[in-house]
Amino acid sequence: MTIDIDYWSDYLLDAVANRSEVAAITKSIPDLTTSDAYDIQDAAVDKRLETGDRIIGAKLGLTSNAKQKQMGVDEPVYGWLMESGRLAPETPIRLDEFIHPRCEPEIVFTIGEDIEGPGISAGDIIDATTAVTGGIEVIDARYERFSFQLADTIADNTSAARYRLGTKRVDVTDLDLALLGCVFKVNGDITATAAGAALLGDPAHCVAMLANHLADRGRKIGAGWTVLAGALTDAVQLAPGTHARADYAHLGSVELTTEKD
Ligand code: OOG
Ligand code: MG
Repeated sequence: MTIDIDYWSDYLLDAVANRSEVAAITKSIPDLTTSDAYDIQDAAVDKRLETGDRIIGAKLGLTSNAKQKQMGVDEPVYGWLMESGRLAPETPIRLDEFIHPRCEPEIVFTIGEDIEGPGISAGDIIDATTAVTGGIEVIDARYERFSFQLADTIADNTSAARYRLGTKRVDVTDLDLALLGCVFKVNGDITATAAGAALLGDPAHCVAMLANHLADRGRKIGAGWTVLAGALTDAVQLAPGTHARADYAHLGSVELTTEKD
């Protein structure tokens, strides 16, 4: 079946622009393949580039064992990180810019050189990493009830919306990424705790999977990219006046607040 890539990429971009949820694409195309879904994702990003946005890196999603079990999948998803999604330090976010946003803690890699798969290992990623930082990602699936199949979220750029990066940049050789602890607090309550190993055993392994995935699509990780390795814990829904805070071992804290009204 031929998929109308142009139509479905506009469908999702319009949902973002109108802050209105839409039916999952798989409701219309139950057998949407992941390959078609990445084509829709790429087409939507190309349209964003035409409006002056810029790709600053990539993100992984569904890299924690918990999230994969929840979705019944055994592979991560990959999306683009756009310059327009970067949150300035400290400014509260406005909920009316989103549909039903959630936030989640992320380990963030800064990559110093091009990495071209296939065959990339976690060690190759460590060798190419210039810094590791903590982060918080705001995700906002454009689909009704935040409910979707794997191919839907791929088409939807894996729910990417915004991200805030911590200011403490640490040399990767000073870290044991699998043991890197994170305490996630919302409004002062601990909602979850995790270590880096929550991400398929090793966050660097996840970034290696990204490089190998990109190779399948004729692309590579670029020098200077920022890469989010995937949520360490379940995402938490944002409400007016939410204060979320991710405290990381070695990487400091990253905070996010929402406007009260
Ligand atoms: C898909 C992407 C989630 C992550 O870090 O797992 C994601 C979703 O659950 O909306 O960004
Ligand atoms: Mg994420």
